[in-house]
Amino acid sequence: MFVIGERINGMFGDVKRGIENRDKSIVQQVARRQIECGADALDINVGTARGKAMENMLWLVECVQEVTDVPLCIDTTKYDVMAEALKACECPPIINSSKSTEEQLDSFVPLAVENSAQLIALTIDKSGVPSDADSRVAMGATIVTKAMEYGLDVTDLYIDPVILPVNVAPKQPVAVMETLRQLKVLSDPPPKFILGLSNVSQSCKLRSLINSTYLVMAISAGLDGAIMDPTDRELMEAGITAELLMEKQIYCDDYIAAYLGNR
Ligand code: THG
Repeated sequence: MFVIGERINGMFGDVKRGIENRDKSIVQQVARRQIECGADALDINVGTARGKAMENMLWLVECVQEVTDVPLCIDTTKYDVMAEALKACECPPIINSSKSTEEQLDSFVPLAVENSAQLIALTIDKSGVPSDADSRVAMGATIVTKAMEYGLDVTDLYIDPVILPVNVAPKQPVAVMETLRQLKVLSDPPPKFILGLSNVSQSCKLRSLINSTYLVMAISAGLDGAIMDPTDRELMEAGITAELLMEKQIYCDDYIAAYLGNR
C-alpha cells in the first residue's frame, strides 16, 4: 500500500496557520509525525491559506524538505505553481494532478516526463466527476493512451477514479470499485490506482470507521495506495491487513510491525 500523507494541506487549521505565519515548526511537526506513522510520500497542498499560491507552495516544499527525504506529492491545479514546485523538489516528485481533458493531459504528462515525476490523473473531465463506472473507465483508457503517446512509463502513472462523500453521493463508492476492477485489466502492466480516501467521509459522523472500511473494500477491488491520514493507526492497520489477505504481504505474527519496519 502506497501511503501519501494528506495532512500538509491548508484545509487543516494548524497547517493553514503555519503557512500564513511562516511558522515552520507547525508544518514540520505534521510532516515528521506522518513519516513516523508510515507515510511513503507527503501530499503538499496550500489549501485556502492567505497569500499567493506560488509563494505559499514554494515555502511549504522547502519547509517539508528540511525534515524529510520522502517524495513530495505536489497537489495543485495551477500549472505554473506545479512547474516551479517540481523544480524545487530534491527527490523525484509526484504530480497531483491532471484531469482527463486533452488540454490538461497534453501539458501535465510531458511535465511528468521532463521532471522524472510520477503522475496522478483524475477521471474528471469538463463535465466534472462522472456518476457511473463506464465514463470513468473511458477516461482511464484516455489517460493510459496519452501516457504511452508521451513516453510516460505506465508504472509511473496513478489513476484516481475520484471518490466523493457518501452522504451526498451514495452510488459513488460502488462505481469507483467497479472502475478499479475494470481498469486493472486495461493494460499489461496496468497503471496504479489511488484515491483521496478521506473525501468519502467528509461531513459524516464515524469518519475513521467509514475511511477504514472503504479502504479495505477498495484494496480488494485493486487499489494500490491512498492519500490518507497515516496517523490514524486503525486505518493503517486495516489497510495493511487487507493487503495481507490479498496476498500482497506474507503472514508472520508481527506482520504489522514487519510492514511498518520494512518500508
Ligand atoms: N484525489 C487527489 N488528490 C486529492 C484528493 C483526491 N487531494 C486533496 C484531497 N482529495 C485529499 N486530501 C484530503 C485532506 C483532508 C480532507 C479530505 C481529503 C478532510 N479535511 C477536513 C474536512 O474537510 O472536514 C478538514 C477539517 C479539519 O479536520 O480540520 O476531510 O480525491 N488526487
